Amino acid sequence: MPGKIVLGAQWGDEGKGKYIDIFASQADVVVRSQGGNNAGHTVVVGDESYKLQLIPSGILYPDCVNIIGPGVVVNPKSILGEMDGLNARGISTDKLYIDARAHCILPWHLELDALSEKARGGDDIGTTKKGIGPTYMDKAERIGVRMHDFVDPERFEAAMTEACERKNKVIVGVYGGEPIDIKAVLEEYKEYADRLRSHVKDTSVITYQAIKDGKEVLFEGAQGTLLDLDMGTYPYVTSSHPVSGGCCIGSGVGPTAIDEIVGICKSYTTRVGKGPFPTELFDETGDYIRNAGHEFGTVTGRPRRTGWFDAVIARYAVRVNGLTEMVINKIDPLCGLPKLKVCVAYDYKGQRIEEFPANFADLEDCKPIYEEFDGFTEDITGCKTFDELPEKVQSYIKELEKIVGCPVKLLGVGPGRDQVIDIT
Ligand code: 2SA
Ligand code: GDP
Ligand code: MG
Repeated sequence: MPGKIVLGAQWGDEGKGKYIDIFASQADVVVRSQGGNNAGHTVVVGDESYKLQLIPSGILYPDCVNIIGPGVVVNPKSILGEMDGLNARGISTDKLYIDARAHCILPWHLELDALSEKARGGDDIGTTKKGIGPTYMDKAERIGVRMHDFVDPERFEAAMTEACERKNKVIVGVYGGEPIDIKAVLEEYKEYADRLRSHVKDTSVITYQAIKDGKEVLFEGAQGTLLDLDMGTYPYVTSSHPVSGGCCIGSGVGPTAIDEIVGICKSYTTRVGKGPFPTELFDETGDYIRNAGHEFGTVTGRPRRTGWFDAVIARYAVRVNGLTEMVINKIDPLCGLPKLKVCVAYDYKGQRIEEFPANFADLEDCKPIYEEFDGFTEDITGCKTFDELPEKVQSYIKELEKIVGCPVKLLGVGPGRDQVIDIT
């Protein structure tokens, strides 16, 4: 630190939660800058397990300030549910601040997410149906309801009514759906606005001041590099910017605030939803990894697609995020596999390519070129140092580091906070 970004270097679910929690325990301020409650991670502290979706992980540390930045989309109902859940377990949410510029996810966004996915038929994106895309659409169209309007008693009713009427035209006119009853929404959401009002601030002032004062500021990534709206596998992406550049836009501070950018990878690859995935496994090995790694979504419970580690993707993540270091997480689920494969390049119509293609249609024609390594059978979940790891694991990690070309600083050998090996 002082300004440190932790982000997903693959398609999300790399196990960011564990590292964010480790770094949050040393942070003065934790900032979320993109996405919404389509994110989700489980943080285990002692015997307690917390499922967080929108609220930054610093909430578990009483002195930490937690910020939901201007680039985040906020579902008022869902964040209050999360706050209530934490409060009921004795965790204070007094130091949680939501940016006045953040856009609200409202009932029509959820409805439109579902209707638009349905209308795409078999060509759907496989969204989390949390209303993320429709909310960012309204933001880009400059018709969204921002937090400052939502909590302003003078503006609330007009802003909500105007937005709802506009969207009802789409719901009914385009999709033939049922219009949303604005009266019921106003009644329900007025209480949410009252409860959230004291949390709404210009958070970029707080973040900037913390950086200026030399405080430790952690920017907590959600989703992953390949789900970025521009740099991901478009159109099978989310509607925000999970790459490092998105942290500055979405928190309202400039790039000079950032000193370290940590990319989290798994020792294999997963993705949820649709879209190309060159190293995907459709065989028993894929099932083995899914079960050993418990690869089922924390938000939707969907089984995740699984495949080998893809170094083309990892190198791409190093480049587009400017990673200063990498974490290789979840090495333990590979235990028991006789051989470990790493995709080092793609065969694209007979030609070897090293760079990740810009067009997803080209990616569908990319066949992985693998290097093979010996597997391991020892239980590594209790290893505390690099030297304690079996030689085969050590050489696998060293090879990965060379192939990817970025220093690996931490290794994950189990879900616990203490199951992390520091190899710096
Ligand atoms: P959406 O709902 O519009 O953002 O969906 C668009 C695509 O983005 C994918 N997506 C995700 N994929 C993996 N993890 C996600 N979030 C978690 C996280 C969730 C979790 O950040 O760790 O742990 O369960 C996430 N969010 C969106 C989605 O599948 C669509 O392909
Ligand atoms: P995130 O979305 O990137 O934070 O990741 P998720 O929370 O969706 O998924 C990570 C899951 O893997 C969680 O259930 C973690 O407890 C678990 N996990 C994290 N690191 C490790 C690890 O090194 N080994 C194993 N076996 N599980 C891990
Ligand atoms: Mg996740």
